[in-house]
Amino acid sequence: MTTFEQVPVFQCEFEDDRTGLSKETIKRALADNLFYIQGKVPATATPNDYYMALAYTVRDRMLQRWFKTTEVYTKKGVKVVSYLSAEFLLGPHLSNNLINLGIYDLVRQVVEESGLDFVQLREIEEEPGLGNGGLGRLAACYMDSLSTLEIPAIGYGIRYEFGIFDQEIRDGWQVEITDKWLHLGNPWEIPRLEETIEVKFGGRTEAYYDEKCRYRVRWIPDKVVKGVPYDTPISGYNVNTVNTLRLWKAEAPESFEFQAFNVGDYYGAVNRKVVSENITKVLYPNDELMKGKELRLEQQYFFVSCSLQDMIRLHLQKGESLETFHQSFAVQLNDTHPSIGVAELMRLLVDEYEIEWDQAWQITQNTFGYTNHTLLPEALEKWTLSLFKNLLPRHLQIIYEINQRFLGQVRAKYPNDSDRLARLSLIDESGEKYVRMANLASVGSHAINGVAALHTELLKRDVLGDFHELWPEKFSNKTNGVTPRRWIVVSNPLLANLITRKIGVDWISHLEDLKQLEAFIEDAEFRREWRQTKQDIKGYLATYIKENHGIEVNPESLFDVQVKRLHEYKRQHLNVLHIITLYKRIKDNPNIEITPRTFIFGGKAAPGYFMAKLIIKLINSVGDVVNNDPDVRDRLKVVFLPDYNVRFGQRVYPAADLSEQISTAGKEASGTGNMKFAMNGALTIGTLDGANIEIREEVGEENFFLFGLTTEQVYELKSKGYNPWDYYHNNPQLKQVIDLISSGFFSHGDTNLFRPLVDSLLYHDPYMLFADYQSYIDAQDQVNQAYRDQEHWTRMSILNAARMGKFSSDRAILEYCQEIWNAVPVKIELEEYIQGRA
Ligand code: 73E
Repeated sequence: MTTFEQVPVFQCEFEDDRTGLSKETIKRALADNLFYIQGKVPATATPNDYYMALAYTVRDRMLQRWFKTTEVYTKKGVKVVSYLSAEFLLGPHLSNNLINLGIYDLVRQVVEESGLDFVQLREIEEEPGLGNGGLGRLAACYMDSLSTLEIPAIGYGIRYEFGIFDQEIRDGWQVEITDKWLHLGNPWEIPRLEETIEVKFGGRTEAYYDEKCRYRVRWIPDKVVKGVPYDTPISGYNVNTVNTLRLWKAEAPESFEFQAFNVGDYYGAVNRKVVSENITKVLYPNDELMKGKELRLEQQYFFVSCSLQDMIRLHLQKGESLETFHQSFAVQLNDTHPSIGVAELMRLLVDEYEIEWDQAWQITQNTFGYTNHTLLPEALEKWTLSLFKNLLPRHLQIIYEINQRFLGQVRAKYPNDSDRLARLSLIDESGEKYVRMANLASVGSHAINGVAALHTELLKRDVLGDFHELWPEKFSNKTNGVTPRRWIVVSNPLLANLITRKIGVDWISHLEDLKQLEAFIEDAEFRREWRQTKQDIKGYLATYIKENHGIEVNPESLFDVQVKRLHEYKRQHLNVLHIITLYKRIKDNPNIEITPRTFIFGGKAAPGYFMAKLIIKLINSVGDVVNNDPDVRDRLKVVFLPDYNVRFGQRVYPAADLSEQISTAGKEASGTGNMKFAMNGALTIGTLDGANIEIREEVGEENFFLFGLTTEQVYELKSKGYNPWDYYHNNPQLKQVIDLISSGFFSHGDTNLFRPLVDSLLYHDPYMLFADYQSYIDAQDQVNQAYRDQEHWTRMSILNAARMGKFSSDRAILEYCQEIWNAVPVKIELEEYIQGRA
């Protein structure tokens, strides 16, 4: 029995009737949780009450492991990976935890034997949409792999009250709805009120001499905010490790506001409370201009300060001195969003713990690693000096000091090179002055990595070229990966079962084992089963689309899918140009033989990104025409599925035949959807961009539909002077397609509606759709041909899945552990009485 020795007055034992795995115990736990936690009896219980009871039943079964994991980490003094991310896009917890605990079938059976509808309950869960897209989802996949690999780890982030907005489509346009994901409660989190931390903002600094006559600075803030941690257990697959995801919620401290009450400023105090609590209200949608988002810097500093203070507390609790902090924690910065951590750790060490600057700097550099996720200049974070000075006056001083010392080194190495100095400086002084967060992260970290081979090369050459010249040894590539637990086992049980029947279950935590499937490639029966599996899943998706969106799609048609955030560089509109090209062919010759296709789109546009929203409108408008034209005879269907999220991803990746990865070369840092599709047996049509390049290398060029300019060709064409107009004039097919849009054919005769989009293409085309158009159409024609030979297509599909081992997040995490974090697995052993896995 677990005994809480550290609480001598309260000697208690937790009996196994709360965590047992016999059917009777689980049934009993469901009933107990319904009654004692939800306070409901069957006569009054809603489906949500049953869902909550079920969720608590599952959470209870993680608690012993969770508790034990935390205890081992504290007692053993192991090195802990601390993943700092402004986003964790977790997706639904229930199924994932059931799979990881090995009790999915058992619990499902019990729920059904109790007369409840398991699938209905599963679908009730509100997914925590605490991220925008790939970057946030990557953090979630990495948390899963860290636990599965038994690496001591903690994720730190923000508990946004409202996550990424819900998307509705009205009259073809995107409408944003607040995501009230917490409205019915969140059974997966536990608030740890007693571990609340204070964070300071604003005010001024003051120099003084301490008792030893040393020059010091103190920060007198004008606001203090409380950070309350909410912990969520992150289970590993088939292991006892349950790591913690700790998300911070901002609250106003009572004591701080109390003074205001006393002087009679009641409303002023309430107002300040509201302002403080606003910090964690809402997730910022990306792709908006970075300018002037004071609240975003507040969010970043808030969660980073809470997290670093929390780590220092844990470190000191072990009885260690701060000189060894970097031996306790390897802190990874998920992009520049948490990069203020560099200045904050310096402030904590120097101002609060009185460590000498040079030593503090050593500790800081040894602590941090920085992952860059984008080369797009508009996404590189920078903050005006005035904003910085108002919000974080002490940090600005520290940044100046770091910069001065750093530029001193640069000057010594490259004398008389003021251009280089200006580029490397933490402060951009070319116009209005800014703090450059990528530079701060690069200077303050011992390791810098990109997220795919090409991306890392471009990073080294362009965006961080000067840093690479200075410190080549800091740079490495860590190609992204995704977790096969969520992205195959949870999302595609039919395929997972087929694979397991052939090669056993080890592939789930050793994805390289999928290679063994290649041995069955000549087995016609296996190919038939593979094909049938895909067909069945496509059938489910077709039913779902019919039931939820009223659109009839043919499950025998080729499912051509592009799901990702809407952005011009991702080129959803290039996909549309292909659809219109096919439509035009049919209109010109209604009896033409074409491979029936269903085009499926999903994705959100940043609320302030007009062009992305116009692309959504275009997709829907083209869909309206194509889907209702009798000449098409249902051979083409275009569906835009609203509110694309993790849950819908789980439905759509397994059902895809063709994965659209068509960004302009050099623009998509990695992509991770590309991996999820291929693992589930979709073939890719793609450019040589991001991780597509490595996927193609792995699966073989004969099993990949390549098109488009290379990054080098893109640069070359740009520097020669790219003129989209020439392509338009010289390609009659392209001209017809563009003219059809301009003519108002898809907009009820309105020739203005899509003009901004068409004009942007004709006169600028920054993402070179016109340059890649013909090559894309040719590749799509090859897809059509290939799909007609179902035997051959199936072989390619099997080979794609079989060769995706590299893209498991387990491989990526192992590389981070060995090459950046210096972290090793720690086995979590459970007392024998705790029931094993089902
Ligand atoms: O290519 C993806 C990459 O796969 C990249 O665009 C994305 O990160 C993924 C994971 O590595 C990404 N997101 C952001 N930057 N890069 C971003 C920027 C600002 C706010 C939120 C997210």
